[in-house]
Amino acid sequence: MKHYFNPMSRAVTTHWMLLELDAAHEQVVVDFTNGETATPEFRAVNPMGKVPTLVDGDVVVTEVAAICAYLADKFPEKGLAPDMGSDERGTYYRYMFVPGTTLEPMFTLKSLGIEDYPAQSVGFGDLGRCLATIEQMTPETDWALGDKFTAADVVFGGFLDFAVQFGWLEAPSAKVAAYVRRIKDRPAYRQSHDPSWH
Ligand SMILES: N[C@@H](CCC(=O)N[C@@H](CS)C(=O)NCC(=O)O)C(=O)O
Repeated sequence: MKHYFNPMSRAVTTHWMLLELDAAHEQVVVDFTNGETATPEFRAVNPMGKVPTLVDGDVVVTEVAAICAYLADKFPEKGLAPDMGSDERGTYYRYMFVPGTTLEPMFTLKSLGIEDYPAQSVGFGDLGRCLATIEQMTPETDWALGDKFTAADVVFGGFLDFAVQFGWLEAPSAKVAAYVRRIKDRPAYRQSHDPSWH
């Protein structure tokens, strides 16, 4: 598998996922500060010109959550996704989809200073609803699905980690801060986020 990556990007999350799975991969560093996401070669792989991008044989997977979901299913023996068709799978999907689909667009507008939008029409409602969602979804102890760490924690926990780091989440509650600390304590997280790694 080829993992198109940049150490200063969301691709650290998919790299972390690859390390959680101990999955063999070729790391292809794409320097977006140098136009490398705009080359015809890269755009032919991913027209969005974004990292992370995962290429597995003929399959191209883009988007952090899609890549994490794909990898969790590709290595079922690692137990990073609940069984297909189980009740837990519904909860799992919620954790996988909410960050990129709903929370991130809201924080993007917030960081651009855009506050005037119709809460009933936009997919994320408003800041208050997003913060309440984060608070409700953040586990009190352990992980998103209970005592078993899954890809849901890579996606949701990884997103909260970014949100705290970038000041999107200005005043994380004690529960959110503790969950992010648990995330950061994982060996694979530490390895993938270690600046001396590169
Ligand atoms: N929705 C995408 C976002 C990926 C993204 O925005 N990547 C940024 C770096 S964090 C990027 O590749 N920027 C380079 C560019 O747009 O040229 C995902 O979840 O993977």
